Amino acid sequence: MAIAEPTIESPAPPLVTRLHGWVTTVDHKRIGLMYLMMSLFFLVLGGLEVIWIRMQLWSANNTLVEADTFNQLFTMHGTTMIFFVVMPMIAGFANYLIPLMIGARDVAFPRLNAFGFWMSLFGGMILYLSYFTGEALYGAGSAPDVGWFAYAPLTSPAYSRGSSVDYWILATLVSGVGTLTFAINLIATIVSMRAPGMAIGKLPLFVWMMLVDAWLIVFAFPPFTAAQVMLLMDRHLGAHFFDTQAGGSAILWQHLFWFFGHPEVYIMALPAFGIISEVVPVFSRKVIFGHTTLAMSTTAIGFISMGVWAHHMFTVGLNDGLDAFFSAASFLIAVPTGIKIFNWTATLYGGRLRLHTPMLFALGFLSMFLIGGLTGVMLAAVPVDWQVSDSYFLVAHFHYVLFGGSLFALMAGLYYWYPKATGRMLDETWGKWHFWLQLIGFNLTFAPMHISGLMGMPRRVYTYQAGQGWEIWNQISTVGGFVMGAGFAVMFVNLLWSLQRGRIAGDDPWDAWTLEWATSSPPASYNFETIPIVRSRRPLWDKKHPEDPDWIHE
Ligand code: HEM
Ligand SMILES: [Cu+2]
Repeated sequence: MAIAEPTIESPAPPLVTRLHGWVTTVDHKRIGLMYLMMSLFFLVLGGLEVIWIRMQLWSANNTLVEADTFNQLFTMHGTTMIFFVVMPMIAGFANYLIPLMIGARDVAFPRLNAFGFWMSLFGGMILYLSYFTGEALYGAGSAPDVGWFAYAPLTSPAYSRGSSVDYWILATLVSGVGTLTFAINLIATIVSMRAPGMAIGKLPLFVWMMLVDAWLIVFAFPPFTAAQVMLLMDRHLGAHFFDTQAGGSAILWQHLFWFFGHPEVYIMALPAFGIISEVVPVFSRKVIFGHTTLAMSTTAIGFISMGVWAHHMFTVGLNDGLDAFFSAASFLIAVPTGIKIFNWTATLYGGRLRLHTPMLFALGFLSMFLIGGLTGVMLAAVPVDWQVSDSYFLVAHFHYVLFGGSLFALMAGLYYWYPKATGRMLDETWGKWHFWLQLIGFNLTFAPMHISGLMGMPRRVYTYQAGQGWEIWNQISTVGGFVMGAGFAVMFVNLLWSLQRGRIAGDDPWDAWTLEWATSSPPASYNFETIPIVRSRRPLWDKKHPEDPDWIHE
């Protein structure tokens, strides 16, 4: 006699138990999702800060916020966006996807992985604690106000009394340790845990680019960490590393910072390139054009990007030889980047394009990043940089790279992989609203900054005199900021609404070719029942088309 299966599902465990499960998890997927939630949370904070900035700059001689507050706002905005929005979003995607894409059951060091996440989150919390402690307790907000690159001697005790700069140092230091453990873990995972048959040349491009990315983190973050410790010693232990009055060097800080800071730009860009390299072929219904060239140009970018840092220091007055070297190296890096743009365009060419939201964001990335890249080449020319350094032209340039580039690609990734993680599709109509609001708002905000910058408006000024022709461009920027804000609001509604109501996705809603789509959505905690065997770069294509598998042609 058969024993009846229990038909009633066991009730969901209480909230505390479920929260406990998340807090103590070492599952790469949950850690990935926590990184993503953290990123979205800080996106709201970084966005709110910039609304105040844009409202203050709406008109000449405006007095909405004071100069001190303004300094805190742009410092917190820049630091938040880079360290606590883009970086955790990258770590989130990498954590969630890479074990799935290489056919592994988890990362190499799951506990280290959890450690890295909590360090990143604590870093963000330390940054924002600055608002609630020290001087802030009796009224004056004491958030750091030294800019995201915190130049010496601004950070010395003489110019930054109180503890706000220490919060900035500790926030980036602690989250930096988290990022470093993340990178080491990722390298170990990709090197040692690939499914049988997945030779290094068969890695999905997102995985390959994240591998290069992780190496960049390993080389770029420790000097930054060291510089932060030196700064702490200057501030608290009477050291004089950056104190020119006592034989130290302010320029030393700039070198240490940008030796990290420039590779950091590529650390934020390579994952975006990786996402685009996955999305563009799937939505063009074609094999990616030039897989090997794309991989090799990434490696080239990795190497060259370690040798261009002083292009952030052309106005310091190093010397002509150094300026020429760093200018040439910066021009050089445009070559492998251009190769990539060529390859993606060649993949689109002749493809059967499907213009779903992930693809729209990918196309947005291609065009916006191209603009940012071109102004970057302009800035690499020393005389041009002398003219527009520290002006709004520069603010326009790096937002086209970081926002139009990285963030647009990350949005493409969000729409592409959300079905895998939740089992439900994001709504397409809202997705398109989000895309168009963001694209239009983005260009309204940042394109005019090229003009105000060329007209002489410096960055980081809290107000300006009337009658210089800057008003109209600032007003367009401010309107654009709100349009973009509306776009993000639509995104948040979509993310939440679709969680309950979205169309059921199934395992493989986009008819894609990489291994993450071979398992259920969301995947079981062990990812794969049996570890897949790989013979080509598109293992899922081989499975779906046994009559014409890729490995015959590769
Ligand atoms: C939500 C849309 C955004 C708007 C409207 C915006 C606007 C601005 C403005 C007006 C400034 C200049 C402040 C000043 O110099 O006086 C600024 C600075 C900055 N932004 Fe954004 N931004 C946005 C998103 C982002 C994103 C996504 C990133 C990075 C991924 C980013 C990174 C930075 C950085 C690094 C600075 C420099 C801060 C400093 O000077 O220390 N921003 N932003
Ligand atoms: Cu740079």
